[in-house]
Amino acid sequence: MAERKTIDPAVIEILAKAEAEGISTAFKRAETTKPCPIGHEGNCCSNCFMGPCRLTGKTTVGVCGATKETVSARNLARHIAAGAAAHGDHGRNMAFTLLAVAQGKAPDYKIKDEKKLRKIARFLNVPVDGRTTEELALDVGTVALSEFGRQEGELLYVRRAPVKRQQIWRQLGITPRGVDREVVETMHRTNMGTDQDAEHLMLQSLRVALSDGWGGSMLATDISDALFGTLAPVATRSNFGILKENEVNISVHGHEPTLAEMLVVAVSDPELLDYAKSKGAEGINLMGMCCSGNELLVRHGIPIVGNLLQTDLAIATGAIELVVVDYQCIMQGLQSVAEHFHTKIVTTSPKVKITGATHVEFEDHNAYEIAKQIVRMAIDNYPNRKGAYIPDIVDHVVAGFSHEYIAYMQGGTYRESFRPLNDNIMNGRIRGAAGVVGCNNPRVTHDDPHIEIVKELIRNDVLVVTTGCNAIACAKQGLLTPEVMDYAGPGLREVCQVIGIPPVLHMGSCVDNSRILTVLTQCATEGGLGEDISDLPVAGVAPEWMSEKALCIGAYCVASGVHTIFGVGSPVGGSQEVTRLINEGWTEKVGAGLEFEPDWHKIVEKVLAHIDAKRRALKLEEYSPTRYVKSATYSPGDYLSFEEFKRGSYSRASL
Ligand code: NFS
Repeated sequence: MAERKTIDPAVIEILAKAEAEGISTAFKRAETTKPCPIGHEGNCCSNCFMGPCRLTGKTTVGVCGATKETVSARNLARHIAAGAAAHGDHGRNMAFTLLAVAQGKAPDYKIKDEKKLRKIARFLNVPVDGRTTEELALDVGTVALSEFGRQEGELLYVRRAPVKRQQIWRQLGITPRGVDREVVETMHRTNMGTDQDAEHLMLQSLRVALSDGWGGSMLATDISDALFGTLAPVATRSNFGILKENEVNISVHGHEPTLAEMLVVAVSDPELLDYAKSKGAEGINLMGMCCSGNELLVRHGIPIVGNLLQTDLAIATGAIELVVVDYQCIMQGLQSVAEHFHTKIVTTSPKVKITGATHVEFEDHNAYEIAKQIVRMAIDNYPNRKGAYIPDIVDHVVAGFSHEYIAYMQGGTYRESFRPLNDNIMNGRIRGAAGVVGCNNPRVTHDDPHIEIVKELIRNDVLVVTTGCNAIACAKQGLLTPEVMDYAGPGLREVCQVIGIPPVLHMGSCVDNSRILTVLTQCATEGGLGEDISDLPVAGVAPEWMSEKALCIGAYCVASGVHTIFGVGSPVGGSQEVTRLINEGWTEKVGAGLEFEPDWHKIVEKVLAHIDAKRRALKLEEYSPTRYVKSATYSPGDYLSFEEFKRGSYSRASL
């Protein structure tokens, strides 16, 4: 457990309240539940019942003879496959919804972004000309679904990667076939007595990860955009202060945008607003948590209450009437916190039930009625609220940068391009770019590595793109606002001010890391920065990772050519060979490696060193931190300083 629990003042307040009231939180449990030192390093094999075998001390092989290398590689491969399965299943659900819309079986939804649908259709070889939206949606949905069950050949989206990258994958035999096939094969190969060569297992890990990045996740992102709208910047707010004392508070938690989209409509339904008033509430306040929260935030500007480690604490405010969940990252402890208050947890996915929670199963064909039923449940619960405490802490956010918008903001509708970004990387105003993403983990100080790494990178003129729980951390620290530039280096600041964007771009939920792959492809093919993603001066970072999905994202970023560094600790630390295979070994094979580095200062050093090495390999001018000090004419006095910003934003009254 980290010495300091969090850097977030709102979390400090509610954590103290929870502790005083004897409520068990993830922070508390992390103190009392030490990680198993053997499993922590990947040295425990529980894949058969001759064990579990703990490879520690003098025991260097399991009962079957499996070595540390094999056990470690198998464990990592299974984690990555589980991450791919989670994202893949999410993508599949989106394809089912699209099909239902096309068939008229989900009357409450319509295709919001036809242009995006046409774009997806082209990638999936679906004829576009002269076809109605419904015809297109039917074919896109059908082909998308068949990508999950594809048995042979290559995922169609693979062709979206730079040509050189595709060749590397083909030469290594790691081009993904079908999303499901790669997950199943990884589970098979890691079954007792099957694939026993660590290097071979690690290659399959890249393949299954690619089936997520260029398959499940990319389809999830694309279809969500077609159904619910492609992202463009929105302004909104974050943190516990968005809860409202006199309104019915409903929080959406999980990952799918489908039901959440209906809730957005339901909370403005005059009939429900009247019903809320009849119960003494002034209105209905909808907000999000984690990635469902990100989906709502980037598409509708719905405020976000917090990231993973705030999900139980938000309930501990006592101010939430109902938390509606679907799947993934929903800590089981939420239900026990809810039982201290009047809060109702409602599960909605046929895949997820939580003991003690209420289940209201979501169905596409009856979406709005179900959303209204859930809102009514929350309203009915409002009179039961007692003794709530809401910290007066709110932050401003500008979020919602799709790759489409990033191209648009660099030239408008008729001249959209990545040229300005590439030029500014080439001339050194922007030193490079980093994707800083991923979870919270109570083994480190909540939000601290996220924020320190992002601040250091932008100070060094590295443009940061973010998703998931890192994006929420940045939101709460004012790093997602164009007004706050005092952390950005002069070159980056100038570029951001000219375009009018924050130095940290929030691109959505974790499946939306696939947007980053598209941005990188566009940079690589625009010209001037090599011809493959692995040529670009970029890196990936997951400072506070905990989820198997994060490992899968890390692996597909690496397979796509992005050197990636994870914080917290290594799940393969017990095997030097696997540690070598995924870093130096993968660098030889795919031009990028995966490292685990608990010290965030060292992560920053490594990212900057990597970016500079890539700049040198491209024969770009040496980066200089002072070259653009003069041309960035807006001096620190001309924009809102971070301190001024925080002073203004730390009060609900000011918003
Ligand atoms: Ni990502 Fe979303 Fe957060 Fe980690 Fe969980 S919410 S999909 S896995 S914890 S970033």
